[in-house]
Amino acid sequence: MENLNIKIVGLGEGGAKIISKMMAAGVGKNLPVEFIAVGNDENIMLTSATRKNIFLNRDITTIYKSIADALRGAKIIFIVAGLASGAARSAVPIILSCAKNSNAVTVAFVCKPSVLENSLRKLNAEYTLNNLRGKVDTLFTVPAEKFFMFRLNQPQISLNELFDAADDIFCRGVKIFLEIISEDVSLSNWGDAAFGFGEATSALDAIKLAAKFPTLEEDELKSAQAVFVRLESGTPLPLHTVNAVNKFIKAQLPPDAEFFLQEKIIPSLMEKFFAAIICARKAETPRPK
Ligand SMILES: Nc1nc2c(ncn2[C@@H]2O[C@H](COP(=O)(O)OP(=O)(O)O)[C@@H](O)[C@H]2O)c(=O)[nH]1
Ligand SMILES: [Mg+2]
Repeated sequence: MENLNIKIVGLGEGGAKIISKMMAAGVGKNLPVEFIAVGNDENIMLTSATRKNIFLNRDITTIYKSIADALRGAKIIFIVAGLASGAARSAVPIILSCAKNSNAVTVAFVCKPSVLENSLRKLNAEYTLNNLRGKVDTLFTVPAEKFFMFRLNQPQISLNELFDAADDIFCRGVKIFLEIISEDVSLSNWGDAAFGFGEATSALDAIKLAAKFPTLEEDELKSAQAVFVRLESGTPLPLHTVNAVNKFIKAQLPPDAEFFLQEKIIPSLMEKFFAAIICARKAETPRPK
C-alpha cells in the first residue's frame, strides 16, 4: 500500500477548511495520504492544521516548483475546492500538469457556486470547470444550493453553518471514494459523476437513502451511464438482501446502464448498514483516457 502515494489537495479557503476537517476526522489515517492546502496567505492560514501549505502569492516559478515538489510521486490526487475559488483557478492547471507527469489518477470534488455569488466568482467557476471536465478521471460536482436541502427545517441557518454542512458532506464523499479506489484503483474513472450515501438499520433502507441523497439530481439514476454501489454491513449479507438492493437500483436505471454492486464487511458496523452510490453521468464530453 505504501506505493499508493495519495495526495489530497484543498484549494482556497473552502478547500483548506475541508481538508482540515478530514484530518481531524482521521480520513485516510490507515493509508499513505498527505494533505496539502493551496491558497493565499490570508485565506489558507485562517484554517490552522498540520499539513503542507503552498502559498499562491509568490512568483509563478516558485508556485509551480512548490506544487510539483508536493505532488512528486503521487499515484492518486484528490482536488477539493469551491469551484469559484481564485486559488483553484490558478492552481488546477498546474496540479493537472504535475498529475500528467507522474501518470496519477485524478479525482475532483467541487462545489458549484450558489446563485448569490458575484459574476467574477461565476467566471472562475466556469473556467475551472472547463479545466477539470474531461481531464480528471472522476469529477464530482455539487451545486451549493443542494446543501440548503440538508437544512430545510432550519430556515435561520447562516451561510457559515451551511458551508459547515457542505464541508461534512465533502469529507464523507472523499473518504468513501478514497476507500473504494485505494482498494481497487481500476474503480477510479467515472468521468462526470455524482455521489450519495446513507446509513440505516437495513441494507435496503440504506440504499434508498443513498439514492435520494440531495447531492444526486432528482432523476440522476434514470439517466445514469453507470452506477456503482458499495454496501457495507457488519456481517455477510443474505442473498435475498443483495437481490432486493439489485432490483431496487436496476429498476431505476436505463437498460443499457452498467451496474456494479460491491459488498464490504465492516465488523464495527454491527447491526447498521451503510450504502454509497457513485453515479457516472451521461458524458457531455468524452470520458478521459
Ligand atoms: N464548502 C465550502 N465552500 C466554501 C467555503 N467558503 C467558501 N466556499 C465556496 O468556495 C468558493 C471559493 O471561495 P474560497 O474557498 O474562499 O476561495 P478563494 O477565492 O481561493 O479564496 C466560494 O465562492 C464559495 O462558493 C467553506 O467554508 N466551505
Ligand atoms: Mg476566499
